[in-house]
Amino acid sequence: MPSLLLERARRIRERLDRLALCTEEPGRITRPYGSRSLGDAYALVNAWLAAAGLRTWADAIGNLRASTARGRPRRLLLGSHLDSVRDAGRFDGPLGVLIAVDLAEHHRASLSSPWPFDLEIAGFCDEEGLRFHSTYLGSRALAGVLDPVVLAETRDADGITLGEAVRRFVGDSAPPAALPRDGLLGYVEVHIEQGPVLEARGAPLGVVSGIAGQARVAWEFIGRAAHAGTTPMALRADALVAAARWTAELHDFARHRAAEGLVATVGRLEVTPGASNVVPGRTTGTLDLRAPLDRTRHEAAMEILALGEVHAANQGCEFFARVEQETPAVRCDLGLRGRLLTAVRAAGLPTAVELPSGAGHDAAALAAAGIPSAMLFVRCRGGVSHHPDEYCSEEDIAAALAAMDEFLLALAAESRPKNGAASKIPDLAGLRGTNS
Ligand code: HGY
Ligand code: MN
Ligand code: MN
Repeated sequence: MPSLLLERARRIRERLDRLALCTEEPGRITRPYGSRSLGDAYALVNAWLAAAGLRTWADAIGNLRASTARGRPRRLLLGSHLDSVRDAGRFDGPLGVLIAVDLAEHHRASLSSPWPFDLEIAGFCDEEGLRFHSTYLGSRALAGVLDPVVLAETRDADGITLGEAVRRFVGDSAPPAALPRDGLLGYVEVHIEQGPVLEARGAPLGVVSGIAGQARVAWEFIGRAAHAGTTPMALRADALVAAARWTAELHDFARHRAAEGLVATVGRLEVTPGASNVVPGRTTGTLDLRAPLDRTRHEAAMEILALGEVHAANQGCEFFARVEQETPAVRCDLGLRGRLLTAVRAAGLPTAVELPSGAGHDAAALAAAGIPSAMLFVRCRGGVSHHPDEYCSEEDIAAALAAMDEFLLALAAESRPKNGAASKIPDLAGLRGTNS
């Protein structure tokens, strides 16, 4: 691997380590929407982007935005998210943003020459939904498809509405988040794979074929709080027993449908009143459901929620569930996928593996909104993610840089005038696959 690429990768690693210190919980990485730590992360990335000559701003939903802003007729959007889950790894999200920053720095000279397109960079503000259990807040706003009702109706654990959180984070006079579609070539996101496939196949890079759809459900079991010492077992309406049995059964339900790629997770559970000598009167929590096909997810949701009713009835409880967020399964843009595969080859790297993504990404929200989107995956050790042990090597980061250099240069080369012909903006339409 050429030393300059490794040097660039090493700098990205240093910056990842600096971003990792932007956290609400010292000693681990937790960076929710609207937090001081997200603001600190923005300040770092903003400085690197401005030093690379880009215009930077925060948009009306709170994304960090940047552009070469030369007023060119075409624009290419790069980026990923800067928020995190709780006790996160340092690569999930920031790697894609910092690779975009590096490309803007590395191609600065070309980007200020008659380069065929402006580079737009987004550091999305809320892909994980840690604070509001929403997801793709920033990317949906950039795609112009965020329903304003969400701002008033979505509340965090302290009852603060999303709209109020946005006002506190970016004020109410920031430029609109929606990115104009005219001349938009598409969106490319570099991200760690968050799975074991690339490592198993011995490939540093993968090109994503499609992104699983996902549903985020809020649920509750309502039983009856009672004295732990005096309430006979047969007379209890124990909301935790109902939730626990349901959770175990939905886990087995999904395991039996692993062949369809179904995954179901109860990631959060709260018990009320939460005293050791009181029978739990109420449990609330979350259910995360995903599958490569929407039909699989819809059918599973029906069956799993029906199971909730059964376990509630068995314990003399009531069961309620609300789908808080749903994102369809999407295909990545064929044209951009083809270009990424070609770029990996042109960089002299091992052939990229084409694979689906079980993890959700901002690219899913943009693709679902009709913006041609593609993803380049970077191998991560053991497929570990959403965990402090998340890791990808500088060698593999350098491989991603090499591929993205080739990707950008190939797009630019197509526009250079050939023997006097007028400069032609590369027509990706011909390559435009569907996002179907
Ligand atoms: O949950 C996901 O798949 C992503 O990391 N937000
Ligand atoms: Mn994540
Ligand atoms: Mn991510």
